[in-house]
Formats: sequence, C-alpha cells, structure tokens
Amino acid sequence: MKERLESMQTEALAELGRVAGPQELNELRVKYLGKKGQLTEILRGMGGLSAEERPVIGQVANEVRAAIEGVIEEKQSAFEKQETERRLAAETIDVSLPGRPAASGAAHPLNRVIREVEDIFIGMGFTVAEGPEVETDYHNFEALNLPKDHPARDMQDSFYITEEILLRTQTSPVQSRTMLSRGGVGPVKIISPGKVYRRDDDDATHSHQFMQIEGLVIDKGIKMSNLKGTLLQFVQEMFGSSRIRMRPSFFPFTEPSAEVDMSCYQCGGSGCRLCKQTGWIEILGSGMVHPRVLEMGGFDPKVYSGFAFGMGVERIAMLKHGVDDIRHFYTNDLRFLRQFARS
Ligand code: 2NL
Repeated sequence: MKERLESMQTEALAELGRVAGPQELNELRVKYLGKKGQLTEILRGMGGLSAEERPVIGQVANEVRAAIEGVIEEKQSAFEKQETERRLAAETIDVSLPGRPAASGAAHPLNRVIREVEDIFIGMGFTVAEGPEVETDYHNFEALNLPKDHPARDMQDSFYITEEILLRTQTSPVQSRTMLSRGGVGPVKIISPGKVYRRDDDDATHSHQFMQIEGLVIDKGIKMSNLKGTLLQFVQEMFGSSRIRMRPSFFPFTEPSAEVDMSCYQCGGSGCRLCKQTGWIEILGSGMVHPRVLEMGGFDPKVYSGFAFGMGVERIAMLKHGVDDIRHFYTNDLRFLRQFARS
C-alpha cells in the first residue's frame, strides 16, 4: 500500500509539472485529492491493515497529500500572479499621453462679420435692433414710401405668404417698427442686422436669402455730413480705408440718396485688381430719410431729420476675406467654414 501511495505521488508530481493552466490544475486536484480521487481510493483499503501498519500508512498518506497539495498551491499562486501581470500590462493607462482634443464649434463667418460691424457702431453709440423675418406688407413696403402701385416694388420680387404677409425683402421694417415704438420722440440711433429674402436666381454674387445690415439715425438737425462722418468712421475701422465718396443714387425711402464708395484698402486708391483699377470699392447705399417715411414712422419732418444706410453682409465678408462666390457661405463645406474658426 505504501508503494501504491508513493507511485501515485510520483505520477501526480510529474503530471503537475506539465500543467499548463488553472483549469487543468483543478482537474488534477480532483483526480488525486478529490472525494472520488485516487488518494481516497487507496485509503479505502486501510480497513484491511493491521493495528501496527495503520498509523505508518496513515503517516505516509498524510505526507503524500501534503506534498501534492503543496505543489498545487504553488502552481495556483503562480497562475494567479501571471494573470495579474497580464491584466496590469493590458490595462495600463499612460497618464503622460496628451488628451484628445474636444471638437468645438465656431461662429459662422457671416455672423462674425455682423458682430464686427455691430461692435463698430456700438462704439459710436448705436444700439442693435431686431425684428421678424415674416413681415406685413405695410412694414416692409408701405411705411417705407413704397405704396402698392409703386414701380419700385417690381424691382424686388418677393416671397409672398398671403397678399398682406411676406418674407421681408430688407431689414427696414425693423426700423419702421422702431420708429413707431418711439412715439415721435428722438433720438433714434440703431442698426438692424438680419436675414432677408428675394426671389432671385442664385449665382456667384446673388442669393435668394442673404444678410443685410441697415442703420438709422433720427434727431433734430441731422445732416448729410453726419451720414458721411459716420460711414467714414465705419470703413476706417472695418477695412482701413482712408476716404469715402458719395455718388447720387435713388431709393424710395431716402431723399437725397447716395451710393457710397470707399478708397481701395489694398492699393490706397492708385488702382489694382481688387478695385478694377478705379481706386474705389462700392460698399453701401444711403441717404437722408424721406420726409414721408419719417411721417409714417410718427416723426414730424419739420422737427426731425435723419439718415439711413444699408449694406449686404455677404458683400462685406467677401471683400474682407477675399471670397469669390456668395454660395460658399450657404453650402456649409467645413473646409471653407474652418478657415474662419478663430483669429
Ligand atoms: C442697399 C441700400 C438702403 C436704407 C437702406 C432705410 C430705412 C428706413 C428709412 C430710410 Cl426705415 N432708409 N434704409 C436707406 C438707404 C439705402 O440700403 O444697397 N442695401 C443693400
């Protein structure tokens, strides 16, 4: 019986020496030391031993068990250590790696230009006024000296919703609403930026939906020279141009009216490709508020006078950033938009 125990030990240790993983180790534990394992099997024969032999064999059996258990434990802790090391290696975090940058949005180039223009006029004491894009025929046309039969209404084909309601064709209705809200008491000094709509075929310089900024000043004693000084200050800050010139023009809501050019900020006026060799760049339309418009806004034209101007935001942005096609602003190509993300 002693021999059987000893040869079992030899066999068990040999098998344990070749064990490859924790599962196999457990199988060997069951095979040799389990309830139905080989050790139990052998010890079942102890009943037939003499009283002298029994303690001797018992001792040997205990030694065999201890030897096998010892190796199993050793192997067990070696496997556990291996597993811990594997996980440490696999789950290591390199805290010195740079973080992943968070994607951040940025203002649209047209909104950036609007903010720049707003800042300049706010610096001159203007406030910013906004209003609805869906307007009444009255505020969009009638109050701006464009009665129903006025030929100028044909000049700008509009998106009508009903006979009396349309998408505004200019931001002027914001100004006529502001005038009406003041109860005939000046001063008024506002700019109104926003989207406007015209039935137009889109091309490199036209869009059926675009942005406009208009300005309106009403007070006692406002003269054309106030208009000129205000606009000169604006082009100097916005473009770095040094001079402006005014050419006679026509708008139904202003009289007299003037087209305003700024001296070319690239060549200083000597002539280059940007200004098409003229030295001048057309920038906006303006004029003295028509007495009828003042009157319809609730202001007495014998007491108050005013000037107004309007410019296209896309045109300002195209000039300022050298963009050659207005459609770039509306097609949302990220390669285009990202160029304006920060400065
Ligand atoms: C242009 C020209 C202009 C105005 C807009 C205006 C508004 C009121 C009264 C008088 Cl409430 N005038 N606005 C005046 C002159 C020109 O815009 O070329 N815009 C793109």
